[in-house]
Parts: sequence; C-alpha cells; structure tokens
Amino acid sequence: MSSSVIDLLATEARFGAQNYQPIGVVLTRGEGVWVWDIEGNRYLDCLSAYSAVSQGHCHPKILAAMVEQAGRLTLTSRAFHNDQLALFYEEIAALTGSHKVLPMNSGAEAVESAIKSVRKWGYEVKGVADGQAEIIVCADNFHGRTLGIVGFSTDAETRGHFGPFAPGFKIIPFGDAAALDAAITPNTVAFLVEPIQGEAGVIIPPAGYFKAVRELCTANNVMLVLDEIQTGLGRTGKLLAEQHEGIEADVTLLGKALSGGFYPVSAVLSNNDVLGTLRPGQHGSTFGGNPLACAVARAAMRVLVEEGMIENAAAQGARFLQGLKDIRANTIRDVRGRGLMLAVELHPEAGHARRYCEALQGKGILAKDTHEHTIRIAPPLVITGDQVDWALEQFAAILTQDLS
Ligand code: IF1
Repeated sequence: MSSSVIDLLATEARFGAQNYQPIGVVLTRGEGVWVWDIEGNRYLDCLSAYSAVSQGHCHPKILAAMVEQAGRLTLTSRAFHNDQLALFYEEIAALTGSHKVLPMNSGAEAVESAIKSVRKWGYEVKGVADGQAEIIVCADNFHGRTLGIVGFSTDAETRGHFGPFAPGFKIIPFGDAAALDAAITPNTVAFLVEPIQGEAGVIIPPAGYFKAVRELCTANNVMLVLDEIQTGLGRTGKLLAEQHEGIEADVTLLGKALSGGFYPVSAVLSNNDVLGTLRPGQHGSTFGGNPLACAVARAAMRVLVEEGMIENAAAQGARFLQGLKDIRANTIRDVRGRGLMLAVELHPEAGHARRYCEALQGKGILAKDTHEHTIRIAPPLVITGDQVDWALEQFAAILTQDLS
C-alpha cells in the first residue's frame, strides 16, 4: 500500500462513523464493469454498488442526461411542477405496467412510503379499525436501515440497541406459504417480501411459492408488496423478478439501478388504489421527483432496454452460474443465483468468506461477503462472455485454496 492509501484510510477512521468495514481498496475511477484504485490497479466490479450500478459505471448516456439536466434545472421541490416528472411517470409506468407512481430517493424511503400507503389503504379502503393494521414480513428480510424497517428485522446487528420499535409487524419464515396463510387476519393489510432474499445470501424460494402467496393475498384482500429494489430492473434476467414466478405484485418497490448509480432515485409503483389514498400534504420529500432525478432515471431505464442489458443479464448469468457450478473445490458448499444475482456459499470449515474476497482482490475481482460464509456476485449487467470466463478463472484459482 502506498502512503496515500494509508493516509486516506487513517483519515476515514479518524473522522468517520465506523459503520462499515470496507476491503482495503480506494477506488477513484469506473467505466463499465471496471473500477480502478488510486494506484492504477483495475478490478472487475462484482458488487456493482449493491446492484445500483447495473448499467455499468459512468454510463455515457446517463452521464450526458445528468450533465444536461444539471445545467438547466436541478430542484424545484414539489411545491411547483417540473417538466421532467410527467415524462418520468409515463416512461416508468409504460416499462413496468404500473398505473400510479410515487417518486422517492433511497430504497428505505420507498419501503417506508409503501408501509404508510398500505396502512392508509387498509383503514380507508379495506375497513380495518384505526391503529390495528398488520403487515406480515419474512425472517431474514433486508429492506433498509430506517427505524421503521430495522424494527422488523430479525438480524441482531441490524436492530440491536436501536429500539424501541413500532408495532404492527408479524414475522413468518420465507418460502413458506402455509405460514403466510396462518398469519393472515382480518387486520392484515399487506405482505412485504423480497422476491429473492439478497442480504440473507441470495435465497431463492421454492418453485410455486409466489403463486401460492399471490393467491392467498388475493383471497384475503391483502396487498402483495414486492421489494424489487435489488432484484428489479434486469438484475435477475427479467425486468422484474416477479416475472420468473408468473405473478404480479400489487405494490412494487424500485431503487438502486433506477438511476444507474448516479443519484439516489427510488419509486413506489402500484396497479390499484393503494397510492390513490395519499392526499396533498400527507406524504412527501424535498428531493423526491426532482427534475435531475427524473432525467437521470429516464436515461437509466432507456439504456437498460435499448442496450439489451436485461437479456444480457439472463445469458451471462446462466454462463456465470454454470461456470461456478463447474468449479471443483472442497471449499464450496452451494452455488446459486438467478440472472446476475449470484452467490457462492462456502463450507463453514473453509473459513470466513471475507478472506476469499480479499484474495479475489489480489486477482483483480471485487466481491462482497455476506453472513460469514457466502460470497455475493453481482456484476454490472453489461458484462461480456469473455469477462465472465476471465472472472471464473479467478474464482476457480481462489476457491480451490484453503484460506481457513
Ligand atoms: C447497506 C444487503 C444489498 C435492499 C432491499 C431495500 C434496500 C436494500 C432488498 C434499502 C438495500 C443494501 C444497502 C446496504 C447493503 C445492501 C445490501 F447486503 F444488505 F443486502 F444490496 F445486497 N430493499 N440494500 O437490498 O435501500 O435505502 O440502501 O437505498 O449497507 O445498508 P437503500
């Protein structure tokens, strides 16, 4: 490490809240699937900023849209109209088949906004008595970091010493439709769930689970809220992960790649009257729906479709998954994924996944461990077959070592 890397890490450690423990690389530039550190080393980005940079780093068309808009008008607040919002609504609705859109900024804000909206729907449309609304969520969920959300997390690190928390949430196992059936009461307004659990380690539910979930929600007048903040916008090889299941959510949450990583942009989408219950003054955000965000999101959605990134995610994801399955290594317990949302789970005896991620850094790959024994792999959706093959060679070289 050069002294400047050491200096930057020391300065971060001195002034910053220590709520992350990054791998010891300091990045300064990105282009497509690649990022460079301040010493000029190049890495294949297999995290993509937790799937926010799906379109590749610094996509030139999104950059151009951002620069053009930034020089014209950035923020008006929602006290006035701006000339980008209507176009953003029209294009995101056409892309996703949704009828109503609520623009927000971070993913957690979209989740919070959905919780507020389905509760209001429950009281004003379903007829639940005020203050009695229940929302069902899954064990090992990850929906963000706000108080409302961490209050229904089952992870000790995520929720520890942040209480007291708001009531109104019931937790059931993921992938278990019978548990949902048993948990629903007349006060249940929504079931909030990730199509594939990301933070939990890329957990894909059993086939048929979401079909059964959809039927239970419809039969009981419960809103199915799918958090597609990580799985959405092509990550799993389809525009929305729900398409793999042949279902449609009542409320869909998007974030991350909605801006291609340029800017925090999120949205709540609904195809019924959930968002219709919000009246002027009841919800909002200074930055939500601002013209810069709208222009960036419009470009991010456009390149995703025009440049075939969703189809590429399906093709390269299948190639990556098969290649990982073909690696013969005693360290590997399981390999799973859908599209370019992939994970390698190591045997507990193989040691901590972080060691393998640090070794991968030496091979020019940046990946992230989760839950001690799992390496998450989620490159930008623009990755080519040759780049996948090169990445597989590096994974094979590291995973065949014992780093315990
Ligand atoms: C962190 C994981 C990824 C999300 C889903 C909402 C949000 C997220 C399904 C909130 C955010 C992040 C945030 C990041 C870690 C990360 C993550 F490891 F936790 F699971 F992506 F893989 N719904 N996911 O995955 O969106 O408010 O952050 O914009 O350290 O918090 P946000």
